[in-house]
Amino acid sequence: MMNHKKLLTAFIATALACNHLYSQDNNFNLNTQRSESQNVFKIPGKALDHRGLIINPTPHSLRKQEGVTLNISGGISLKDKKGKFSNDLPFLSFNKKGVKMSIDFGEKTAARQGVRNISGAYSLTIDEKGIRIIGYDEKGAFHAIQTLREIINSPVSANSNLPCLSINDYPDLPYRGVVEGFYGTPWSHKVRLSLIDLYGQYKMNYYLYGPKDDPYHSCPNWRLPYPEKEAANIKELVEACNRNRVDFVWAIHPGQDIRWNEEDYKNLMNKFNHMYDLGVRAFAIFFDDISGEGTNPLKQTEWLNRLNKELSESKSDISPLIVCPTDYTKLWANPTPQGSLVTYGNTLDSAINVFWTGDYVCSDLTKATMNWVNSRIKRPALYWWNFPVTDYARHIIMQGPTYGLDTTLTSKDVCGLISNPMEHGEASKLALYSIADYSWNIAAYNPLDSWERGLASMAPEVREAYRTFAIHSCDTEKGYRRIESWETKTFRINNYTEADYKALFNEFKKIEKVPAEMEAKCTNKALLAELRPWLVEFGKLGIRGQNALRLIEIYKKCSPAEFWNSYLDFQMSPEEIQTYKAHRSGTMKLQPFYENTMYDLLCNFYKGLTDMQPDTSRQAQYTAHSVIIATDTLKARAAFDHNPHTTFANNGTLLFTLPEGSNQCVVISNAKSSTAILKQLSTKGKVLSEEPLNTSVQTIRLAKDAVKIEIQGNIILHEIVPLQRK
Ligand code: LOG
Repeated sequence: MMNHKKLLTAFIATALACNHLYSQDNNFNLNTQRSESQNVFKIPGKALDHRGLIINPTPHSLRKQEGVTLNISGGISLKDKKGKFSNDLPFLSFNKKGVKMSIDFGEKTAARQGVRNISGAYSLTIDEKGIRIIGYDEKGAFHAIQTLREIINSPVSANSNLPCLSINDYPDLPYRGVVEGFYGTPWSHKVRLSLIDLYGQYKMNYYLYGPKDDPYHSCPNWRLPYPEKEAANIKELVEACNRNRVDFVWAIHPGQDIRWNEEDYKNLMNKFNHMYDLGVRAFAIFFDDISGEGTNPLKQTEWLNRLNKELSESKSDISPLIVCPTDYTKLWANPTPQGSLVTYGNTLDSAINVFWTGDYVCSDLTKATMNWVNSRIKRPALYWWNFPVTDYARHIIMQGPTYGLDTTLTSKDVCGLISNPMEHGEASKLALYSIADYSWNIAAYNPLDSWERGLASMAPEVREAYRTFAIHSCDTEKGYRRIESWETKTFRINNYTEADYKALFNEFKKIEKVPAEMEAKCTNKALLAELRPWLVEFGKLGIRGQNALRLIEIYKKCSPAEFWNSYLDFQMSPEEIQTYKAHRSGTMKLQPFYENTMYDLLCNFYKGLTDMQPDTSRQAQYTAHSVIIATDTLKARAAFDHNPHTTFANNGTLLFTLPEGSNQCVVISNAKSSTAILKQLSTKGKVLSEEPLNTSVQTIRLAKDAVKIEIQGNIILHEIVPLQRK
């Protein structure tokens, strides 16, 4: 299903005259493919002491009456004036004689209380008289209930003693939420339901349904109604959204094979009507990642306007359409007045919101990028943030802080922030916690603090272990770069202190323990299931790191043969390399530390044996055990290539010609665990000496007339290093 996208990005990369499309190993070179900025900045913000009161998203105004509390252990006597919230308070116990609590909403009541004239705004007061909630609208009152839940769950409210306070709060951005818009396995129904609850809890109000690999959203079946089971599920999602005061937006992705004729117009309308019958009241059309006819901006806007008009005329309860244009990023948007964005600006109904992903496909939300697009589309764009999506780097699970969002923006710059998460829905919640935080209260957004709070709320019972995993599982390597392992100091072997060594050893030890700790204590089994393959690899990385550190000591203290044996033990096996490739953590610092240490020690080891060094250009392509199993010539080449990572198995007789002038050679092998005989031969084939190979690093003194050596037996050879006559 990635084909169109790959074609498109490849085309663009070529058009931009990028010099190379593919890396040598035939993987996509995401760096040149996608052009994301490779700068990794420091994470803004710092962890704060919240004195036991944790509310996410951060409220705009909170005044606490120090030292005064309201005890609700006797239950709550509720006055739900509009009768809308009886199902929204499962965290309270009720008692007619209990503490008084009132919930109301409406423009006039809200205005009297100083609540802002904004959908979603509210005030919440807790004092000796009880609890009072006033929303600007129903959504506002619902948000206030979420704030109350956060207060009750905060440590400060231990023993049901709530702090007395008053909060006046409102969202900065009208649209806050999620687009299920990634390539890959769409979320399961269960995960979707659980995420919708999370949106409700953290005051997000938008969920756009548009998984690229749902065939009824995109090609080939966008024209067809959903089969019964899928239709029933969509209905349930709409109901879950309604319960959480979230707008469910169903998106269609018809552009790849759309024909601009009446038949397809009807097909679109019929599909929308089918979705309307399932309860959907808001629609989006995505024209991203397509080629051909469908990209025509004049046709796109003409149809959007017509659909928008006809839908709102035939149905009174429908929201304006939302569109993702084909030019959704500055990377390939035509900037000129002839470009599609200017066409949108000139022709598209002003009620229709337009998505924008920024300067790149995955990029920071900045004032500059918003000015650029807004001046063309003549409205504040809706930001489609490709974070924490990993469909372009599926070996990564992004658990780092949420940053790269300008904290001076207002709804005049950007009308909403919609995150495109990972196909791992549970593991995306950490980022969504912070995305909700930012889009509610932009100026107060503190990325590092939000991340720390997020970790504690996602998995309080294993906060430390989850944090250890998360801090080393942030970066994408080549896509949207994210800082990682910022609390860990790694080093090269010629430049470290004992304290550095110890601290790093302890960190790797801690890492080794993370998987077992998570397995034993994490109560969110769905999260655990998503993280598991990465946790397993993470644990192995912990062991690998400790071994690399041990090897530094072994090199200093032990014989070459002992060093070499440990080196081989600590190398990654081909299987380990494969499994790590699929589920990588620690890519920014930890794995490079391991690889550099192994490499540096190897260089020193070689230097100690000979005056030669391994070919340094190989370092970047570090792969252990590339096994050479070809002709004798290749084997011989491998034996003399100064790269002990290449190995070959000898099950018989091998003959090598020695370079002229050699008087010694060092054989590096696994001879300790297998048997072989090494013979020295003269030009005429006369055996000049015969000796067993029985240590893994063996120096052989060559007879004066020796020109060849022959090895007989079962042995894995890494290298034969000839030494020159002095
Ligand atoms: C797709 C999106 C995908 C994302 C990240 C948009 C508007 N469309 O390059 O489906 O998840 O990149 O790979 C995209 O971003 N296109």
